[in-house]
Amino acid sequence: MSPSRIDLPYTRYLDADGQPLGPLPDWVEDGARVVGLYRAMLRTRLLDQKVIALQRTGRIGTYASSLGQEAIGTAIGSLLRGDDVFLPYYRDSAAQLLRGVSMREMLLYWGGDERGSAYAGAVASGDFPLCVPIATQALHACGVASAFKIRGEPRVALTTCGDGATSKGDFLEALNVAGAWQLPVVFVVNNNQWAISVPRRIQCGAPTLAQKAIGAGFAGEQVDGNDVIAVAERLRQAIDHARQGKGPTLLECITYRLCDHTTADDATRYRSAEEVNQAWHEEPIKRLQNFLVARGWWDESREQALVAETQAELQQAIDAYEATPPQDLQEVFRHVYADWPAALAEQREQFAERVVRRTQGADHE
Ligand SMILES: Cc1ncc(C[n+]2csc(CCOP(=O)(O)OP(=O)(O)O)c2C)c(N)n1
Ligand SMILES: [Mg+2]
Repeated sequence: MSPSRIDLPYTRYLDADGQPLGPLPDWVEDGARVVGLYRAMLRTRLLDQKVIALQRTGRIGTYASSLGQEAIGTAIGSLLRGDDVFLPYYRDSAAQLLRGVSMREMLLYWGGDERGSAYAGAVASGDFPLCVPIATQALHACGVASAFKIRGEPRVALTTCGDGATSKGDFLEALNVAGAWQLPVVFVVNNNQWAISVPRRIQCGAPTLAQKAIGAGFAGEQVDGNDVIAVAERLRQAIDHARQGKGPTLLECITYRLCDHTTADDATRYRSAEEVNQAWHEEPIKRLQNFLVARGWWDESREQALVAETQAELQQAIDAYEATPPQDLQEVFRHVYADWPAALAEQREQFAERVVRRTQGADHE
């Protein structure tokens, strides 16, 4: 069989305008549940807009937006159980909000404060902090899933990454061990078509990223990552499968990064406005809004109420973030090593001395 001919499932329930393409999963009849998904996506987008504004006005550090990818994280956050473990990457605000990471914690994190990763919420505190080193979390997830398997616990580890991350050794090694040991882990790939300035088509020769799972001995499939119903339905099955001891799944969610890579990037330098404009027609929030309005489950007044309520919540989180006294600079080293390698320990001591001199105003370098 030619690799390009591996025939993998692709699931989509709503078209770009929110029209059902055929029968929908039964759970979609529960209007409150679907409205809950919509609310979570819109809250994420409002948070996102606010954090970018904070960055542009110098009140927060570099930020990775999830604009256009809200459906994926929302589906994840709505389906994982409290005792499952989520191992996120850096575009997972939607899932993290639903796991109970507070907006203030997120702001602290992007403001460069370690305490933003010390989640206070009962569920979130069992999750991992988000990973910026690409694909490393895929191996961590296999470690967590191994523990569940060894202890015989019906718990699932779910990890996310981007399309570019699937080219990394860490990712491929994680798939291998997940398949070899039949671990209760789900890999969710946010294929947003770009790895910073590198387009999907030159990242990897395989026609789909999902088929990487086939080489590791388990199922991979594609879904429309901008159709929250499709992501939730396929993810529900993947999570159940893992929980029942039937092994891992790779879900490739096809989406588009509507934003710059981060606030430190300018995507107009490497992709066309035409491509981005086209992608806006497929974005997840408007699509679900159209569906909900057609069903009579949503309207303009509910939309306005949700926006007002979220803006107030955001303002409170910003006030709390800005009122938080800065951390001691040496905190940056605190959770790095239990036993420090000698060369790094020396650097840490030098840094500590400089901090003390600087505080005393004696450092004029
Ligand atoms: C190990 C490692 N190498 C390189 C980087 C720099 N880097 C940050 S994001 C990124 C691209 C990731 O692209 P993708 O996996 O598609 O995720 P996306 O940002 O598009 O969601 C790179 C190379 C890094 N963070 N970690
Ligand atoms: Mg990408």
